[in-house]
Order: sequence, then C-alpha cells, then structure tokens
Amino acid sequence: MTKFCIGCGVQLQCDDYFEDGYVNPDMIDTTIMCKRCFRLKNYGEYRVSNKSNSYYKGIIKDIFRMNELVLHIVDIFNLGNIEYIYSKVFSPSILVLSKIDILPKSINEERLISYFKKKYPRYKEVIAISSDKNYHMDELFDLIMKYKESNSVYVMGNSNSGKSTFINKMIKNYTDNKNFIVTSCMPSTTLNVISIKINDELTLLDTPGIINEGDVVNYLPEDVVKRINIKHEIKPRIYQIKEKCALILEDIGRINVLDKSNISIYISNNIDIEHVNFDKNDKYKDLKLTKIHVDSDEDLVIEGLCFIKVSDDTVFEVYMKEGVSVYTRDKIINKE
Ligand SMILES: Nc1nc2c(ncn2[C@@H]2O[C@H](COP(=O)(O)OP(=O)(O)OP(=O)(O)O)[C@@H](O)[C@H]2O)c(=O)[nH]1
Ligand SMILES: [Mg+2]
Repeated sequence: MTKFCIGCGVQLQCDDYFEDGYVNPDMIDTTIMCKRCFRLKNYGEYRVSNKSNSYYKGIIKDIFRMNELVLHIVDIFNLGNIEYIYSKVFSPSILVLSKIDILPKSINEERLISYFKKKYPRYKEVIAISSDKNYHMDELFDLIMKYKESNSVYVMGNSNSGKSTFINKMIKNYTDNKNFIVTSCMPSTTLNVISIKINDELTLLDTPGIINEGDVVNYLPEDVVKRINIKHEIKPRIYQIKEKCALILEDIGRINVLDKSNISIYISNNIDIEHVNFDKNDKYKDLKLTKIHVDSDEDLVIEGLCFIKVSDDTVFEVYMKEGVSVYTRDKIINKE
C-alpha cells in the first residue's frame, strides 16, 4: 500500500536510503513518518532534500489552474519573490503576512497592510498573523470561510515562510488531531502536498515552498542559518553614521556605509555587528561587491538576512556571497 509521510508529505519507501521518504524496512508497515522528518523533529538534524526548485514549481503549477482559494503566506521579514506566486494565481487569494511577532511592536500594522493592498490589488484581503503568538488566527479562519470556493484551500508561498507552522496552529485551534506537520528553519521541509482536514467544510492543503534563489540561507552553513532565523521581536540596531565606516556581520559579509546617515538595521538579534573604521577589505575580497544607492524613502534589502532603513540618501558597498540578492524596495515601515 502506498503511504505518505505525515511530516513532509513524501511517499514512504524502504529501497533507497539516500532518497527522500526512506524508512527502515522493518518499520515500513507501522511508521507514518520518514527517517528525515523523524530525525529533524526529534533531534533537530537536518538533511538536504534531493528535490529541486523546478520539482516544487511543478507541483504547485497544477494548483494555479484550479479555481480554489489560495492563502499566499509571505514572511514579513523575508518577502522574497512575492511576485512569482502573485503573477500566477488568478483564483481568489488572500495575502497572509506571517511572523508579525518578529517586527517591533511599535510598527503601525494598518500602514503595513495598506502598503501591500496598494501594491498587490488582486488579493481579496491582506492580513498579518503570528502563528507563534496565535495572533489573528480566528480572523483569518473567518476570511477563509468567507472566500473559499469549495472545501479545499491551498496554502502556498516561499520555503520557510511559515506555511506548515500556520496549518499546525489551525490543527491545534480547531481540531482534536495530534498529528502535526514537521517544521524547521531550514529550507525545503515540506516536500509534497499534505492534506489536513480541519472540519467537514474545510481541508487545508500544505504545499512545498518555492526556493528563493537569492536568499542568503542557500549560501550559508547550517549553524549560521539557524542563527539568522528570527524567533523573537527584532531590536533594530541603530547607527548614526558621521563618516565613511564599515559594519562587519561576523563571517557572513560586510557593509560599507559611504554617506552620513542614520541607519536602522533589522536583523536577527543573534548576529553580531562590529562597527569599524573604513579600511581595506582584504578579508572579504572573495565576496561579491554590490554598490548600491538607497533613497531615503527606500529600504536596502539583503535577502533573508536583513533590511536597512536610512534617514538620508545613502550609498552602500555590500560584500556578500555570490548569488545573494541585494536590492532596494519602497520602505515597508514608514513611521513607527
Ligand atoms: N517568530 C515566528 N516564527 C515563525 C512563525 N511561523 C513560522 N515560524 C518559523 O519559521 C520557520 C519556517 O516555518 P515552516 O512552517 O517550516 O515554513 P514552511 O513555509 O512550511 O517551509 P517549507 O516547508 O520549507 O516550505 C520555522 O523556524 C518556524 O518556527 C511565527 O508566527 N513567528
Ligand atoms: Mg512546510
């Protein structure tokens, strides 16, 4: 009988140890979870999946053709390639800004919501949630019941955006089920569509996340990825830059600030930043340099790592691993 892992959705098999879905042959009849999920859930041990981004895109491609409600889950800290799904979903969809608990409490949520509503007008609704803090879960449940086309509602978004954590919270809040989907801060935890019945009128379908190729997590070792993952409210690091200087982000990279400006860096509280005089960059010469001008109404974004607000137009030199996206966007936090 074909069985699927309750942790990641992949088909269970006992033939190939190195393939996803592997379980020991003597357990294939009794277990409901693959070895990869078991080790991740119980020991925090992560194993890279052998599936590619085009495989994940292939899975969700068919969903775009269905006329079902889509919840597009976007990590508020890591917007990534939000346009990818936005440009493909034409069925009713709700933009769910997840992990709102990690932004400072002083942030004006209404302004944040109207920023996204204006920029992405095809979403029926935009809502900010925190699955960790159980914030706006009932409100989102009501929106789902209002807009759903049938019993099936698809949950889509980038890898690590918090899709499975959100579904687990729905399971906890609205069902007696004790089987939860496996979640982690490492990329590609969910590998296949997982169907979760919430009640007789609602089944949520978790989907594998899209890998954002410019995300810094693709280029850093596991221990650093775990530390850049933001678990608690960010305390922005604020610097009054009076003359050219450099900010050293441990071994991850370096940011030279070339103009006078007040800058606020939104980054994991676990990453040390050293503020040093501007000097030669010998240590970082193997990293790629991006020289970038940031207007005072823009943020500088280093994908998956941080974003920086500036008080005045400022030029930065950013040294990061080749492949990491460094770009500007309209400021998402205006007045706090
Ligand atoms: N602070 C905070 N962290 C969250 C929240 N929701 C999810 N996370 C964390 O975000 C990381 C990714 O969560 P997942 O639910 O595994 O993300 P996913 O979208 O299912 O990822 P894939 O399965 O790879 O597509 C985990 O470390 C979660 O603990 C939240 O509301 N607040
Ligand atoms: Mg998942």
